[in-house]
Amino acid sequence: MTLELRLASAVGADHVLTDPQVTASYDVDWTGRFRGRARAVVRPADTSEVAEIVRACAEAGVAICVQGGNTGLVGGSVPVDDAVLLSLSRLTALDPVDVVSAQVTAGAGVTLSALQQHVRKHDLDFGVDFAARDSCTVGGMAATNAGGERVLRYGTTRAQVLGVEAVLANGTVVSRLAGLPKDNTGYDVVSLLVGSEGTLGVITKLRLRLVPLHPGRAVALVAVDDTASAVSLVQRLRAALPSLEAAELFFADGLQLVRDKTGLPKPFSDAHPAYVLVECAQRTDPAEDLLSVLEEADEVRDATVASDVRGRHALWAYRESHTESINAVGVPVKLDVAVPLPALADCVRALPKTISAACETARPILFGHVNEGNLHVNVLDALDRAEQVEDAVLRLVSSYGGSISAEHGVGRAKRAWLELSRSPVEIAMMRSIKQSLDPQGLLNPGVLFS
Ligand code: FAD
Ligand code: 2HG
Ligand code: ZN
Repeated sequence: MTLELRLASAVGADHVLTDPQVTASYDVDWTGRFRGRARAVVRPADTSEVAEIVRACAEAGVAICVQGGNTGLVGGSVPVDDAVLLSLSRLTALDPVDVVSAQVTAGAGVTLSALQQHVRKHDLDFGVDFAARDSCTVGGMAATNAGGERVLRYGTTRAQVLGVEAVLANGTVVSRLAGLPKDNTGYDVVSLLVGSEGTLGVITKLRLRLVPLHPGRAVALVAVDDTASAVSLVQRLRAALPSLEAAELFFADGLQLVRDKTGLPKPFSDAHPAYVLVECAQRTDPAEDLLSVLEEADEVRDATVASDVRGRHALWAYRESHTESINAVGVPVKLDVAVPLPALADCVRALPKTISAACETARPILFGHVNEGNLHVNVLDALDRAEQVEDAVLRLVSSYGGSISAEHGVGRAKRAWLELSRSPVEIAMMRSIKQSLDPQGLLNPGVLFS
C-alpha cells in the first residue's frame, strides 16, 4: 500500500488533502516569511489516528511536520518539502472541568479562546493569554511553551501543564494525564515535551491547571519618558499591587503604526516617547487602588484607566494590534529576545544603532512584556539583509546575558544562533535526547537543530 493510501485508510480520504489550492495555507507561516510544500495534509480526529499516521510515516521513512493553529512566529509549523503535514486541528475534545482540582483535560487542537469560554463558565480561567487566542491551539502553546501577557502572575504555559498525552516518533503513545500536583517519580516527561517544538513527540492531550477567574479588572495605559521609567514604574506597581497581572511596553513609533493601520484615536492629547499598559485583576474592581499608585508615581506623564469591558479592550487594542499592524506594512524580520531587567533600558537604546549598522533601510519597531525583559524586535524593510540583522541583534542580546528566544521558540528561524543561548554541553544533551526518542529524525526536521 502507498503511504497516501495508508493515511487515507487511517483517517478517511476526506481528511488527506493534496490539492495545492486547499493545502496552500498550511504551507506558509503566519508572517508569510517561511514556506514549504507538504506532500499531503493529514487531519486525524483522535490519538489513535495520530498514532497510525506516525507509524505509517516512520515505516515509510517520511518526515512529519506538526501543525496546530499555524500562528507560530519562528517557522516551526511550516513543512519541509515532501513532509507529511500532520494537523491537530480536529483534536478539539474538551473534558468537563474538574472544579475540585481546578483542572481540565483538553485535546491538542482546542483553541485558547475555546478553552477560555469552557472554563470561565465555572469561574475559572487559564493562566496564559495573548492576541492569537482565537487561532492558536493548546497543543501549539505547550509545544512552544508560549508566554504572553500574564507571565508576571502565572508563569509560562509550562507552569500550567500538569499532564500530557503524546505520540512518540515510532507511533507509541505516552500518557500521563492524572494531573497530580505532587509526583516526584523520576525524569519529568511532561516538562520535557513542553517546549520541545514538536521534535520529540506529537502532543495529543493536555491536563491543564486553572486559575481563579477574577471578575474585577482594571487596565491602565500610562505615558512615560523612556524604558528606564517603564521598568521603575512596573517595579513600583509590583510592590504595591498583588493584583498586578500584566505589564506591557510599546513606543511612539509602534503606536503611530497601530493607529495608521487600525484607525484608533490618540490615547492622550500629547505624544509621549513610551507607553506602559498594565492590568490588575481581583475579586473587586481594582481601579481605585491602581489609580492611587499611579497618582503617586513620578514616572507617570499621563494615564487613563478603564475597568468596564469595552474600555479595557479599547486600551489593550493599542498593544495587541502591534503584530497585525506590522505585518500589514510588510513581512518583518521578527526577533523575540529577553535580557535581564536591569539591562533592558540599555538594550533598547543600543538596538536601533545595531540594526541600522546591519541594514541601512531597516525600520525597527520594539514592544514587549516589560516585567520579563522580553522585547519583540520587529524590523521592517530589512528582509534582504535578514541574516545580518538577526545576527547583530542576537549577538547584542547575548552580550547582556540574554536569550535569543524569550517565548516564541527556536523553530527554523533561530536555530543557527542556538549556541548564543545554550552551552555546548546543553546542546549535546538536547541532541542526545532527540536521537534517542527520534533516531530517524522524522519529527519536525530542521526545527531547533540545523
Ligand atoms: P503552530 O504555529 O501550529 O506550531 C508552533 C510549533 O509547535 C511548531 O513547531 C509546531 O510543529 C509545534 N506544534 C504545534 N502543535 C503541536 C502538537 N500538538 N504537538 C507537538 N508540536 C506541536 N507567543 C507567545 O509566546 N506569546 C505571545 O504573546 C504571542 N502572541 C502572539 C500574537 C499573535 C498575533 C501571533 C500570530 C502569535 C503569537 N504568539 C505568541 C506565537 C505563539 O507561538 C503561538 O501563537 C502559539 O504558541 C502557537 O500555537 P499554534 O497552535 O498556532 O502552533
Ligand atoms: C506579542 O507579545 C507576541 O504580541 C507577538 O508575542 C510578538 O509580533 C511579535 O513580534
Ligand atoms: Zn509576546
